[in-house]
Amino acid sequence: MDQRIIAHLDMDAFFASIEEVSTPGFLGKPIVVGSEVYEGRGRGVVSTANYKAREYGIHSAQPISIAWHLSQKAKERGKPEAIFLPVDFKLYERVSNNILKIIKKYVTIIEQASIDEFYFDLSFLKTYKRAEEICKKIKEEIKKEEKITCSVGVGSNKLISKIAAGINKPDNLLLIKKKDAFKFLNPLKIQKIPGIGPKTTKIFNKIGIQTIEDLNKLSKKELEEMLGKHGVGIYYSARGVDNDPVTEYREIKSIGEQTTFYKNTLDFNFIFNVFRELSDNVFKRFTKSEFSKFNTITITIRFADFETKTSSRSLKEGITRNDKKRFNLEILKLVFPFLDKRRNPKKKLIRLIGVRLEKLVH
Ligand code: TTP
Ligand code: MG
Repeated sequence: MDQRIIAHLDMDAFFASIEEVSTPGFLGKPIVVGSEVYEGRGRGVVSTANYKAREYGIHSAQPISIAWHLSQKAKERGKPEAIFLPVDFKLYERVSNNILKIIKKYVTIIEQASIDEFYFDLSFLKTYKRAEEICKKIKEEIKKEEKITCSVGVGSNKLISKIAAGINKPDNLLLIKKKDAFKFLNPLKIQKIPGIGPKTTKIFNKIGIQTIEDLNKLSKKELEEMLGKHGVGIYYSARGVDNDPVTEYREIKSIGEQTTFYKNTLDFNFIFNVFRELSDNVFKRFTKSEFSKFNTITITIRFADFETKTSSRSLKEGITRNDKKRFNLEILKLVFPFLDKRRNPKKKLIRLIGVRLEKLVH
């Protein structure tokens, strides 16, 4: 078989970059997209920050209150305060679709892996040189049309291309030929391997394993004993082995949204209103999707002490676009028990709620 040439494209600071170029006066400013900041008293998290704001130590998943304090500290040092913005999902989805359209002009097999990540198969080009040219064109066109940058990695499989795209962000293009894969992987930190998260990293660090080269000293059997099936996967990943094809069909498993309250509460009215807003949003996304029906509704409740519960309702006949009323009713049925003794006997306050539609049917 001819060698595969696979590219991975990941937008740089996606939500924040879009905001930066969408509003006059924002260009070059530190920007944070996430939940409400309330002058540092907000309780949600940062979705993402542009690279200017990252210089202040602000990053994805960080509590928004900490991001605000970091920005205030920067201000004390004479730097510009960060601009905090809410998430405008619709806008980002629109840009994401435009990016997909641009890639489609050059490539036929594309797999959208998330709102800002795409794999595409360039094997048909035969050489890395030609692959590089096409990737440059795609990068330029995205820059021209959307005014934002991305990073692209190219390698002999999805694993290598994804890792390569993440090196030297932003606005990077890195090609790793198959013969150079080991040299490329060995010095990297083990966390660069998709699937090695903070927990697994800790386990390895404890026994003195920091880099992929260190990891390669463990046998398949040793890794399997340590981590089971996951360990075997890591054994192959660390050697740059990945046969996963680029598949165009991305399986959407659910449509959901969640929100953290400004203040912990058990105020029925307030909670119902927020649930109504969330369900409206989620239902609207469903009506615009390619799905005609869903069979399961799941709600998430996180209490003030962070205990998190989910509750689901499966409906045999399913809910279609015309069943909005029934959908709202079903949500209420799910929510009620959390407001009284049935599922909340200690009357704990609630800090976060979420709504998710599952078992989507085409
Ligand atoms: P990422 O590609 O992980 O991050 P990014 O594009 O902001 O930055 P980078 O340059 O490092 O790629 O995620 C894409 C988008 O997904 C991001 O812009 C916002 C959203 N997101 C969250 O909402 N929460 C998160 O914790 C992360 C990691 C991302
Ligand atoms: Mg990104």
